Amino acid sequence: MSNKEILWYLLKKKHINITLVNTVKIDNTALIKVEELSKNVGPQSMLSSNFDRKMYHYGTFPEGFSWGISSSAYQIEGGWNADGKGPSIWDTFTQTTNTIPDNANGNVACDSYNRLNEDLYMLRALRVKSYRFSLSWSRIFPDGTRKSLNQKGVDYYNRLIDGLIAHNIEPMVTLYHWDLPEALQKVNGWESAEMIDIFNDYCDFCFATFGDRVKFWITINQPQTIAWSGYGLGNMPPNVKDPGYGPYIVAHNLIKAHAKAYHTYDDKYRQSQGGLISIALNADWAEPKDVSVRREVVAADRAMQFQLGWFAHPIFKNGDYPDALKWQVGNKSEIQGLPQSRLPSFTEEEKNFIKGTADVFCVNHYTTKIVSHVTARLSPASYEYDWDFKEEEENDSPTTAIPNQKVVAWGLRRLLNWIKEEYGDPEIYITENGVATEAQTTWDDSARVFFYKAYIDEALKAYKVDGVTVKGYTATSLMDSFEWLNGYNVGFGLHHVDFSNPNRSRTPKYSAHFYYNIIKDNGFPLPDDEKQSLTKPSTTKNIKRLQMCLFVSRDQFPTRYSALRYWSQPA
Ligand code: GBH
Repeated sequence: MSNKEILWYLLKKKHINITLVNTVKIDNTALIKVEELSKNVGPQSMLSSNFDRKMYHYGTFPEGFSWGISSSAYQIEGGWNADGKGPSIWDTFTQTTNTIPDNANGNVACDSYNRLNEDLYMLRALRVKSYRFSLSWSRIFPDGTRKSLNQKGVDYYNRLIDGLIAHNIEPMVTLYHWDLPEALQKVNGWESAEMIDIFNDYCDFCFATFGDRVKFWITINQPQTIAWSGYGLGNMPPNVKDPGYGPYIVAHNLIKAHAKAYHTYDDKYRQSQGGLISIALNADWAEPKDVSVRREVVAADRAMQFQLGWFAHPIFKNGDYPDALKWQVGNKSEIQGLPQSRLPSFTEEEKNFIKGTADVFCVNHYTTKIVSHVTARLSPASYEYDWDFKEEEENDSPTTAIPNQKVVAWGLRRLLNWIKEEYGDPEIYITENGVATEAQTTWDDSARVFFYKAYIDEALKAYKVDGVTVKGYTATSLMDSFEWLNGYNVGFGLHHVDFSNPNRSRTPKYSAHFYYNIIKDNGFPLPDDEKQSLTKPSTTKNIKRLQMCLFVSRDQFPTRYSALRYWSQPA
């Protein structure tokens, strides 16, 4: 069959999970079940010619689609010790390390703690339906616990939430986006199971305090990053370098902490408040280096399981880790002569407690990696050697200001399909998606316009052509901000922030105007001149080469919005 014929077959069958499995022999030692294999050799991989995946699809998202934009507390707020805020591990780290470019820190950042109105103005001008931001735990509880309550911190978030509601913007609140109260590091942070109850009490307070207005809660942002960068590699705070054990112990505690907070919401607040609660998981797409070689396909599936499945499998499937992790870490541990697996296990009771603890699927996505099998070293013990795969960059894609994050838009469509197949067609919210440009880029960020055009179109294809239940999309980020280990060297913002100006003046970039238009149109409706030439619109006719329609005219920008350029300039 040609790719075209396969496409038609799939469309007719409404994206059934047809597979190449019959042609693949599984030997006894293979760790992967036949069904698992089928997912990665799914329809999109069969359509992987360069031509097909660069097709452009016209169409719109469902009514009520949640168009949003994101930030996080440490990245934008500043006010690091204002009005009684306690320090977080990111304050401590950035003030003592010299590994971040220019020794940058979030002491002032975008000064959002003092510039709430400017932030609200940008959000209103963009006409987003939702704003994803995070709460600084140590602004609310300076020592991490309720007894240290800082009312001024609570007041700040009340003003923000009220400001959003007043303009019909739904607050999407992340309870924990990496900035652990420093005081809790003294009890060993997430290495300690004590954190489960401590986190739960913090969440409980937030549900009680803000839940009358907040209807979308995200417990933890990117637990995989916390576990691996924070406690494995140790390049992020709390800088624990324990690659063989740390990530697994920490992930175990994070999963239980998430589950406990979910149940607290479910038991105490859901009925009266009627919101939903989930967790934001990061997932790159892992494309097999060669789809006709079984072990590369298996390796790519393993890559998905080690990053995403590590958390999603327990929460969305059966309360337990994916087989790929249990086998890999178990076998490696055994060969390493350890008495038990470095991957902890859940009791039956814990599995039941964890299973099903998310109302929707929230995924943060940035890039795609090409994955192939390797047999990794046994020593030292490490999460990254447990994988037995290696990652390469995709050759045929534009680079970005962060060297290993290429623009591979078609990976998003495959990821969304994979999530649909793997986790039983959940409602999916893309809770982060964005691209870095050099920090000095002010308004002319064509690379970002290209990125959003291409990625959002892939989300559209997943929704329209493949039937994936995509409910929302969140662009990252509202404005240039402190980008963690990259400091202020790169910007993800749809607004430029002048960090040399004490007013931290914000200027919309080209991408802000572009995103405004996507939101206004609810996607990419077929242009009028195209409509005429179509008697019966069909899927194939809606598909165009991507390059054909990249640019929107700057003339289309609403004047009111452009006025924002002059907002908060120095007096
Ligand atoms: C996002 O993570 C963050 O959630 C968001 O706050 C931030 O604005 C955005 O990145 C852009 O910086 O070098 O091996 O330690 C995106 C996923 C996971 C990508 C951690 C970089 C570092 C891996 N990130 N990863 S390592």
